[in-house]
Amino acid sequence: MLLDDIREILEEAQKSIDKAESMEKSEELRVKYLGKKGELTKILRTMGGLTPEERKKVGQFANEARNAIQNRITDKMDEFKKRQQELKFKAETVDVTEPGKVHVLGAKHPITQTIDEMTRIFMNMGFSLAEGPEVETVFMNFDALNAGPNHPSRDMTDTFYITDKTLLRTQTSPVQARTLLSQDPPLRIISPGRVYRCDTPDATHSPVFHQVEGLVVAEGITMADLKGTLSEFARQMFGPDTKTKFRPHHFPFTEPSAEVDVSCFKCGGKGCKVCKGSGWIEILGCGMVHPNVLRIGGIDTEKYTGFAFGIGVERIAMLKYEIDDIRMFYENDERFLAQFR
Ligand code: 2NL
Repeated sequence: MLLDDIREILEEAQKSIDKAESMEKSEELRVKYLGKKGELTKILRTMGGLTPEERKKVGQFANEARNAIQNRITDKMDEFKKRQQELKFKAETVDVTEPGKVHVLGAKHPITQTIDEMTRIFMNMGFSLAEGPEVETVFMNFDALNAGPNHPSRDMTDTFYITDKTLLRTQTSPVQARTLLSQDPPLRIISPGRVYRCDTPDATHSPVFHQVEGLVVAEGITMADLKGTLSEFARQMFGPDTKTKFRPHHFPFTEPSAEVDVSCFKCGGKGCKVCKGSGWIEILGCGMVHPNVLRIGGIDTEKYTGFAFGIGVERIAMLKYEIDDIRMFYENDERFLAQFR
């Protein structure tokens, strides 16, 4: 009987649809039962020998079966879609209670911090900032600073020459020599910057390091101005009780010249590791600007005098932060740099 065949197909279809475990499988079953070459279609093709009445009955039942199968499949498909949607939502869920990502803040390099601090102190005293090229002329770096043709600092083994007329500056003084040539007194400038010397790196030497130099030229400037300015700098840099000691020294660009020691900011002068037991720490070189330097700069030496000084930044930073190897500054070791936040 056709009706029984249809019923059988319907039951079989429902069972396999219920068991289907994917969209693909459900689609496969739809084709199998309802498609053009499907099982239900095949049966309906055999209705030729039936009476109109029987045909109506079989047709009606076949349609009901077709609808029932289609609905089952649609329900199943909806179920799959819903489950997929749920999985997608679950995967996309943002847990707003989760702690945020920690952004580690960087910090200024200790050398930059030290330069900034020194620059701030001098600018508060009325100094202006002067900057110049790191590739300099031999003239500005040596001749203009009274380092004559045979001065030992010119030696090939101490200086990075680029040509016989150009070099990497060995101090920031050439910046000041340029200022002397381009501006009229009164002058009060500092020139912080990077300088180069042909040294083999070790715990206290680096071929690249930093200096803050200063220059004051005006009418009536004396050694008292030099001592007052640098003592005040020392007090602001190392603490209000800091004492200073000016020891005679020699530089080609100043006369007289001196080196300045400060009482140890760690032990107050009793003697410790930082001051190597002496109670004093050397921090800079200075002097009254040599008349030859003023003359080359086009300054009237009858009318004007001046003082100048040079401070090694790495040395100050090493003392301040108790760093015993200059190379730490240039290795960019995160563990070292993170200590200066
Ligand atoms: C040191 C010594 C010094 C100067 C630098 C200077 C510049 C001009 C004229 C005269 Cl344009 N002098 N600079 C003077 C004395 C000492 O540096 O030991 N630096 C680390």
